[in-house]
Amino acid sequence: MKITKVESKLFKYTSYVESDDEGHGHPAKEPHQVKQSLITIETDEGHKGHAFGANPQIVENVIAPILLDENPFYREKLWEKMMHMQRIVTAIDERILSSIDLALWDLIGVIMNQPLNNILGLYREKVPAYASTMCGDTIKGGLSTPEDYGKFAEWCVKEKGYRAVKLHGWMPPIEGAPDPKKDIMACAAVREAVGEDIPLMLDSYHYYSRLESLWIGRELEKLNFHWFEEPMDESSMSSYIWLSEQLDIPIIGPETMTGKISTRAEWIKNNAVDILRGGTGDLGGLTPLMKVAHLAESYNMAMEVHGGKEGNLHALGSIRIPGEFYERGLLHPHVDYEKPPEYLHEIIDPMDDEGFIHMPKGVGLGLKINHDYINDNLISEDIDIKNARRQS
Ligand code: LLH
Ligand code: MG
Repeated sequence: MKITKVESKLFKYTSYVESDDEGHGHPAKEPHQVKQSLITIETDEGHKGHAFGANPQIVENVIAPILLDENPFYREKLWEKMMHMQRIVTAIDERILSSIDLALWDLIGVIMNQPLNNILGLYREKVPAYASTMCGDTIKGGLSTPEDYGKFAEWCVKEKGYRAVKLHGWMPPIEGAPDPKKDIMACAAVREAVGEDIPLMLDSYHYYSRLESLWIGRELEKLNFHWFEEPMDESSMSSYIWLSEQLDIPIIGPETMTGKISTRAEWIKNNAVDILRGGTGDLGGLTPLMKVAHLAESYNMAMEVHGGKEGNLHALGSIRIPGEFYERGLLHPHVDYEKPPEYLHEIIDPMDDEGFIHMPKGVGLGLKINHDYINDNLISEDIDIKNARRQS
């Protein structure tokens, strides 16, 4: 069997979320059109694998020459080839690598007529979700005050059934951000609103100093928080070693630091964090995510997957060492997370009444793609609309 076609089609759809000048997502002032791309990898026997998110130029010029005529079951070797290409073609970032890797995994699932969680090897059928909020804003009735966070967290837990909540604090360019005291006021309001038994986490501004992070960490300990995430620039592993040594609250990372598996290995070896982190989009796909999960397992270390969506969800079905939660979001009082984008018939991660996400049972990634919508909304690369906000 060999790969005979690799293509990416650009299309537009309606988005209700927009990024601020530093890339953090917030509700859009108005629904607007954004670009997305559908990758298709096809074999000489007519199987097709799909994933979203790599633009046609890169797929046609860089990825297709690597994959064409290859046996799709050599996914591991193909991932290595694409990963090595990153050294020269810097346009292949981790998210693009991840999209192609996911399309290859989807293809394997289609060929084998099995959902990926069965192929990876199940450890569990469902995983509890935490409500992961958007970053703070200045929107009335949104996430503009500690009380807003308290109200929204209460709704997430009491009305929606989430078993845990993670706050993203206020970050520049939002006026007044960053502010450690305001972050802690929001954390205190959320603790007050949901009670003592709900696990709470803080993913704060990512460029606090060591002393600011230490102060925040000590306040989170008083509020019985479950973990403290990415408070400092992850380029400095020494800063994380310094912080972890002084705090009891588990520190989690690295999330966005480059270097894939090797970086995670170094952070474990140097006791820089208590819980390891990484997701498909940070590491370059499901292939490296499983390696990182097994690395954590071999050190008896918890590993929390960054971000939701299809690749991360399938991985969570087969990670033995928790992997306690699925990150569901990013959520906001003004955005309907349950509504699928026009290019999908269903979201991949519906949550049950008890706050669990179940393993998708469709073949491959289990995406329910609306191909008719996509084909009716194709666009050319030069059209002047923004790219879809990157997925977590
Ligand atoms: O800074 C942000 O916008 C968020 O932290 C975002 O990157 C989110 O994906 C995250 O870190 N989740 O854990
Ligand atoms: Mg994070």
